[in-house]
Amino acid sequence: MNSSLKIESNYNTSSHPAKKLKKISLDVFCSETNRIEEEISIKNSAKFENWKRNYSKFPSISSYDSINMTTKSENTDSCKHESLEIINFKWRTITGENLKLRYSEIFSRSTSKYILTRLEKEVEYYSGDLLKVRVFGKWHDIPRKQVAFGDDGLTYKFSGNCLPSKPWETCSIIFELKKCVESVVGCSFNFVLVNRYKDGSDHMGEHRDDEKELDPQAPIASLSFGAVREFAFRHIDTRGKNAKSKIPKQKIDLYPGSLLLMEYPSNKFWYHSLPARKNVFGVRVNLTFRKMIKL
Ligand SMILES: O=C(O)CCC(=O)C(=O)O
Repeated sequence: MNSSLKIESNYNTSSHPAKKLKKISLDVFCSETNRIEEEISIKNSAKFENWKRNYSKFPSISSYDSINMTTKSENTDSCKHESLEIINFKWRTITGENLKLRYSEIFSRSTSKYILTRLEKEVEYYSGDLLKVRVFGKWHDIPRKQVAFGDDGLTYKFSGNCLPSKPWETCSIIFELKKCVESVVGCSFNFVLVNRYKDGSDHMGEHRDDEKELDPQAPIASLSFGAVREFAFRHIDTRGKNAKSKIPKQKIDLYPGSLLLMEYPSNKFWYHSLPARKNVFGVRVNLTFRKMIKL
């Protein structure tokens, strides 16, 4: 597996009539063969037509030999970078009773800042009933914003709600990050849940990602940007008054640009949460890439 990969700009903008446009080509794949296979599968899908329509507003891009994405080259923070470069990294492994985690910072701080700026600009979150959960028969607003992207027809069911997924091609930064994460992890994901925490008062309660639609053997890849937040794990046997065991909790600070892999069977035995923190003032966006099975 190559741990130093790039989504790089390979378009000769000087010969392009619209010189202010730069093309980002998704050449993040480990080998040329992989890249070609991916291009073919995307070209063959109906989604590719949608994709073309979406980007046809940019002039003179007539040939779609690869997945071309354009960004305006303005003097804004979000446009200074032309690549989502994955740095050389080493996994830190965290293990316990049926707990298997891998953690690493895969983007530099400056790339992470650029990605957060783009996420803030490009991602449109759900509102209304899609941001509610049912607890003991009562509906409550969730303490954060949420949206999901995924393959056709995939939904995420949790706490009485059913979150539909938007198509990947409706948000370039999400699709670019999916490619980065897949190249690092070495497997494909068909769904991502995006959570936005405006500050430390937004949080996520204790739960297991053990829904029946999730492929239990596939890792969940959790990518974080923005404020550093503590992520906590608690073993199933240590919960409640009649806890059977005293297995210690595990906590890990999730830094911007970090990727946390929750591997099988962690989610069967461990609950996780993102507790509220009064002393955190910044925005945080987290993306959990998942593999769902169509039931
Ligand atoms: O924001 C986080 O790091 C937590 C996300 C999470 O637990 C989930 O999506 O299931």
